[in-house]
Amino acid sequence: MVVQTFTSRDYKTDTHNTWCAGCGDFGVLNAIQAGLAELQLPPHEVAVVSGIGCSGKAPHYINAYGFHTLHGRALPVATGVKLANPNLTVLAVGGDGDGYGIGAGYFMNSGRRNVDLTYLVFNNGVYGLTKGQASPTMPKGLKTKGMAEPAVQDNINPLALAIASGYTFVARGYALEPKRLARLIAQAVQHRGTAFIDILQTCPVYNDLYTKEWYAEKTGSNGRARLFYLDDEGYDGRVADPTNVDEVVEKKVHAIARSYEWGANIPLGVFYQMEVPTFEEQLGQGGLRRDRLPVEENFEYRDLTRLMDSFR
Ligand SMILES: Cc1ncc(C[n+]2csc(CCOP(=O)(O)OP(=O)(O)O)c2C)c(N)n1
Repeated sequence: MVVQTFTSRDYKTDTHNTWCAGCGDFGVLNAIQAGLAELQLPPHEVAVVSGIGCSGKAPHYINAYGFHTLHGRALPVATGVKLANPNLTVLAVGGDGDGYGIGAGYFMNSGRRNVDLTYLVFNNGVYGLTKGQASPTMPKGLKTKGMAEPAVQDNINPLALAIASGYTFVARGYALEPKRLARLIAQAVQHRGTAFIDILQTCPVYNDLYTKEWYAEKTGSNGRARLFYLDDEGYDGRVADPTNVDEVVEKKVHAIARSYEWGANIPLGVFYQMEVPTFEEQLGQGGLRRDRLPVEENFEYRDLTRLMDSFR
């Protein structure tokens, strides 16, 4: 019999939760906790780093190390945490405004390194915390009840951007199917390298377009639901041989094409995955010079104080 040491409850905190009733963030939070329990990761070996936004409050509600950083800065801080202590399982979390708006430069450049961490974006199409302005994933011309005017700019495609930027695990999940989302998060955490999941998340207060009811509609082919899972139809986005450039390009192009499916049929699951050495492994193998990195050997707190003092 397998003894389960940790259950979802072990990753919960007593901190008062300020999310609105019915917020999709609860689904993502439950899925993170269930995913960590599935992997039986001791809470003290996990760090959750967030940016600013409603979703940025997630670390307060997860029993693990947590760092609520600045708007758009979850990824660089998570990178620092992982490089300083590679034994930690590091999750970066935040909203679509945080990651694809102000944090867009970090989003792209984090794909180029392949540090072993997982980035979860709570994508609700709006800036929830600041009362519902259009985020970079809100399509042009659409207007939610929280917006004064329809969106004037085109939306970005986060999955296509992630694949083009070099992320080695790229997936889409749905907040209100926590069981499947938990499995997807566990897969992402187990992936060696930078894993990214764009999580479709409902915001019942400001987004009356992408609602629970809208996602549940039977608009798909053969009367199936709008949301469906790629692996249920036999899709496999894994690259078998990362040294085969033709295969890598073909898999990327195919995954990007599938990421543009939207509307009546919205695919979920893993779009693209490739196993290549992580940034940390390359450091270990001498592929990168440690002395060129800002992370110094034997770095101590007093060095940080000295560094801070030099800016006063
Ligand atoms: C530098 C900076 N600019 C702007 C803000 C104001 N601000 C706080 S949260 C936020 C956007 C939140 O939206 P999103 O990241 O999508 O997260 P959500 O609240 O929807 O979870 C903004 C613009 C800020 N805190 N810091």
